[in-house]
Amino acid sequence: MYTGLASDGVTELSQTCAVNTGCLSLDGPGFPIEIRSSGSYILTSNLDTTGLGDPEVDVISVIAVDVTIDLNGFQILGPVECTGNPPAEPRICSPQNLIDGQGVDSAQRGTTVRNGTIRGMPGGGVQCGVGCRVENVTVMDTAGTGISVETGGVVTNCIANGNHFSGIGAGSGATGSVIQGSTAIANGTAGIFGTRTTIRGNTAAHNRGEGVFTNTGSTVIENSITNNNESGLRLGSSLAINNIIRDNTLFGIEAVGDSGYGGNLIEGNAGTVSGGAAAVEVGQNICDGDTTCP
Ligand SMILES: [Ca+2]
Repeated sequence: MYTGLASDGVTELSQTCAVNTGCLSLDGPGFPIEIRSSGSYILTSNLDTTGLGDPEVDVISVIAVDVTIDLNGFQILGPVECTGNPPAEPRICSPQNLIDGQGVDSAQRGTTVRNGTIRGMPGGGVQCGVGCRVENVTVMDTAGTGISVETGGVVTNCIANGNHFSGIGAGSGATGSVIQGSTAIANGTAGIFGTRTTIRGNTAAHNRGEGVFTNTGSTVIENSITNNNESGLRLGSSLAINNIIRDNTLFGIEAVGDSGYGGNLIEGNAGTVSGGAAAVEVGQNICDGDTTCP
């Protein structure tokens, strides 16, 4: 068990130091907590910006490479509240359309964030740079995207629920990311998005946009994609293997650019597969009980 000793090489972060004195060398009083040295950090309380003035302030700002932040089961909390239940209703958050205000914001390489909950942030939950890991983190009710990673990012065992934009994404400039074993549910746009990203073993359900939205060069494998308000899976020159795609409002698979699909169970969507010659079967699929797809 962690005993709270700085001498064991882990540095504590708390609401008290964040507000009153600053938690670290060169970190002044007030949010954000600015991390300017590589190393391991751990929360010993919730971090809450509600009622502290500027809603666009980040809670933790990482300004060094190779920083690991253990949320230690605590919450990062901001002032945003959201209403509306996707897929039938849009997800409206207030305040909305602010630019900043992330739970953890890092443009540096090698950031890791794990083991806690981030809720109500105006910007989003976690936004991090090249080679970022996000593990066992729940992000809900943010006015942005729940978790955003850059090139080489790995998102594992996370939950993104009820965010205004997407749940989990590797942005359009990102390549070679992995999103795995995670859940994106009832977010305001696509549940999960990626470019040249491996999207494996996730659940994307009840989102207002697509369940999974890919740009060029992604692999979408063994996901459950159900009850989303647009197509279940939008494939932009990508590969879809062994997914269950059910009960989405538009197509099961919407191919945009040359894509392959095989081993998918595509049932109960408004349409099975769109894209014409762009959608190539690379293995047997089942479309509404028929082995002929679309
Ligand atoms: Ca500070």
